[in-house]
Amino acid sequence: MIKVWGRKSSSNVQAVMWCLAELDLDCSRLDAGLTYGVVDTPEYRAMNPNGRVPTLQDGGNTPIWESGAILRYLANTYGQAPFWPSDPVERVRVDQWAEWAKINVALEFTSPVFWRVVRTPSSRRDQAAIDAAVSYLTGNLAIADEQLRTNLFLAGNDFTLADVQFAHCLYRYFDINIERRSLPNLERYYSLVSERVAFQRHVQVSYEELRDTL
Ligand SMILES: N[C@@H](CCC(=O)N[C@@H](CS)C(=O)NCC(=O)O)C(=O)O
Repeated sequence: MIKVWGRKSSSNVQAVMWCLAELDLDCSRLDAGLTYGVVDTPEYRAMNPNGRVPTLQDGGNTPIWESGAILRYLANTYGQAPFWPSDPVERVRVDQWAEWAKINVALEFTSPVFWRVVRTPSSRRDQAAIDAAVSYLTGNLAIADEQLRTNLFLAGNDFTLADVQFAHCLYRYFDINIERRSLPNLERYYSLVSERVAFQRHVQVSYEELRDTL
């Protein structure tokens, strides 16, 4: 049995849960992080010294952390082409976009934009910083938009691990109260990904428990 520690409002937990569901893997998720606690206990720190979520344990294996590494573990262990090709040349075509999405979208969206817009109380909101962060993020999203002009999904015409690493941020990106530049291919892609039941179940979920928590 696969166990995942992490609250369902965590975007990194969402990516892992979405990936598990796409791979048709059963798991049990235990709430942890923020108001759910757990992450500061010695038992949790022994599994994950960062005190962050997610942590995943597959059967009796050593628990693992860092969502990007967890996604690759799941894909390596349980995935197949085209989701995660076995040929290294094919695989890196997917992996380069997964890595790109983590660094250029997930990290440039989560704390620079989402935390400032949703987690920071309005009395302390810094609109100039939000505008600058959205502008920088939009430059990166425009790269995805261009890639999606000729491809249905981020790494080509098939749904892959790169889409999990990329699109798990898009529900919040399109839902929060910010000015968005028109990126028609990205919008078409988001509609396509939104048809996936696993995405609806694990990513399109309320983030209200995070409001004004900073
Ligand atoms: N680089 C790590 C980041 C982990 C992380 O910062 N997780 C956040 C939630 S998205 C967290 O643990 N926040 C504190 C908490 O929930 O207690 C990963 O990708 O797994």
